[in-house]
Amino acid sequence: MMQHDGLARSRCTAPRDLPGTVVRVSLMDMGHHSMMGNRTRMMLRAAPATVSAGAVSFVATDLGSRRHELVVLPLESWQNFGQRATSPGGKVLERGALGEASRACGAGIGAGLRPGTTGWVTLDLAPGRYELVCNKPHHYARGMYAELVVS
Ligand SMILES: [Cu+2]
Repeated sequence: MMQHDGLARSRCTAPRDLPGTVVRVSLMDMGHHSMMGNRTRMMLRAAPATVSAGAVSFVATDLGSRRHELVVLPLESWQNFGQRATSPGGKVLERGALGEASRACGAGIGAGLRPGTTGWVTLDLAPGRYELVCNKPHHYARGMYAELVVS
């Protein structure tokens, strides 16, 4: 079998024995690489979208062509997902964040997932609504958010 060295090096998978319910998160971008970058559409998809309270392991994979990350934020009862204000730098406030998966091929916080890599984090979540976001500059406004309901 032929193997592409660059790809082989960047690939990694999460441990098989992560605790609790596993939520798989896909981080995607597509379209145009212009200097402005405004035409790039980005998405964050999570499955399942509803889990039971307790240990939840997030496995985030960067399926796009740039660095992404997963940050887990609480949603207040009055808040809808996708409607946070962004700073001039294109980021949302991470106040109250419960954790993140932003280490390529590892657990927890890092410099961001690289294309083709996976990161993971296990959190203990109480019942409620949460928002999964990518907080790389301007990614939230381009669509990188999803709701997670913990029942
Ligand atoms: Cu992103």
